[in-house]
Amino acid sequence: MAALRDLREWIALLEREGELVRISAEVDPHLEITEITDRVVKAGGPALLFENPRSSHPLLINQFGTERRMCLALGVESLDEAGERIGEVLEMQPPEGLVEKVRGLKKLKSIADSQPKGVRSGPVQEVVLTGDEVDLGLLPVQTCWPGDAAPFITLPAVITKDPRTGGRNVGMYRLQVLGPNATAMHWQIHKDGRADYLLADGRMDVAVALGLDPVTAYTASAPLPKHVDELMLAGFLRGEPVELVQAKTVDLEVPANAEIVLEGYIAKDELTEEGPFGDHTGYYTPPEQFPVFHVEAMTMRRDAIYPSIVVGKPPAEDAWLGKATERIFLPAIRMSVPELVDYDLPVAGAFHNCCLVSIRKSYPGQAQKVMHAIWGLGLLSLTKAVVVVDEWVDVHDYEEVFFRVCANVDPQRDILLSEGPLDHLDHAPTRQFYGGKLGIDATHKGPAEGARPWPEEIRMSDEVRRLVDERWGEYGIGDAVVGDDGRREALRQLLRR
Ligand SMILES: Cc1cc2nc3c(=O)[nH]c(=O)nc-3n(C[C@H](O)[C@H](O)[C@H](O)COP(=O)(O)O)c2cc1C
Ligand SMILES: [Mn+2]
Repeated sequence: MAALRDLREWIALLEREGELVRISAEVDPHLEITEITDRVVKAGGPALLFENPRSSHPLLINQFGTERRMCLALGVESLDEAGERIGEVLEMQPPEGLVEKVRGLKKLKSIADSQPKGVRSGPVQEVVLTGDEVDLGLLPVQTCWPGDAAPFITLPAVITKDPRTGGRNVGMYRLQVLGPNATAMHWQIHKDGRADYLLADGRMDVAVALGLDPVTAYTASAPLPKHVDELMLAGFLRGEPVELVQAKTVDLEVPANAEIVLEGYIAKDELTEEGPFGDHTGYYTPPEQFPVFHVEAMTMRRDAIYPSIVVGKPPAEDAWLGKATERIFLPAIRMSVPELVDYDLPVAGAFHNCCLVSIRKSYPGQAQKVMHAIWGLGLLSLTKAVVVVDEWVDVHDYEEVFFRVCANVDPQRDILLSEGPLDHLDHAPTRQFYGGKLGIDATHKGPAEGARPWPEEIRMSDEVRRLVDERWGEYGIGDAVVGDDGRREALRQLLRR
């Protein structure tokens, strides 16, 4: 399947798949759209295209709100498939034999094709507004929650350059609208855009792309190492390069097929109060100082569509963006933590609060080694609690993990309290950015770890299971409760009491 070229092809695909509803009734981007969207997201409902959000520009929301749509966005059957394609490249071995060599060349070509491609012109520059014409009020920017300080642009791709290397970064950092031609720039303390800003002196060019093909939009939220261009990942996942056009007023290239681009600058040390904002932690983040983004040009398609997302108490639409990252980055994490079998970042843990890991354990203290590895890996380093289980435990089955934690942990021996950097938005630690970390080792323990002989798990013999399978009809119990799934459902009912 050819890559989705832009937001329009994506909307057309969603419509063909019965995954989009158009709303022609006039709705208010001030709170009303949030309440509508929140109900639809929580019900696993469709993407919504508000055609009349008190603006001449329609507003698209909930494009990423279900697993199916996230897979459609990435052009995969399962989120793991996207990760596996990256894993294949990461784990490439020198090919042997002709078939392997041809396969290897294909993989190399897929990397070569990932590099963004410059083009002369693009639909995003059909309309160019500069000077007094710039007006963010033209866009249906949402005020998401009652306590929000102002309207916030919530689904942007913020493009900057590293002043030393010229390397590009694309990050999803929300923008609080401060007036017709200014916003706040909420890049948090650990993020690449902020690192570029700290290295810049004086004025720094910034461009913000809105309304992208869904892969490129997703990659703005991907936690890549600083020197890796998010548009490379977009090109790799799309199987086609992202097309870029020279911005009109700043020294940056911008996605040619975007709906809207904001061009402008950030002056070093010009800060403003940002927030409060109803955040993905489920709480309002309090006001804090962030840089001001001056918008000097607004370019767009003639009938540009404005993209938005509402975050809040999880689960919200961003859950599937996070799950995509969890799956896509698994092979890369395994490159440096090879004993890691799988991991899960529970949505309720807002992704940075909790990480469940299963490992193939072959020596004492390995669970603690993995905890420290997680606390040393990219943005995973912000993880507050790490739970480690054995390779046979399904980390996506929270009841199973809970069972292992309760059964296998001696709190005196298996709890590791550490400290380190915490997520910018975490309100729990006494000091912002820095505080305690919790590691729970719920793996089986050997004598070298101070444990008595570890007991065997209970399991019926295969022979008797087969016998009961065969004879089940004879018992006259009916077929409501058969096999493992049935047992689990019974357990669920028990737990709900
Ligand atoms: C919907 C959504 C909104 C986000 N808003 C912000 C934000 O306002 N500030 C921020 O620093 N990160 C935000 N993030 C997370 C970053 O996009 C993510 O950490 C990404 O890795 C940043 O890019 P970078 O690694 O190049 O800095 C958001 C993520 C999503 C999915
Ligand atoms: Mn980055």
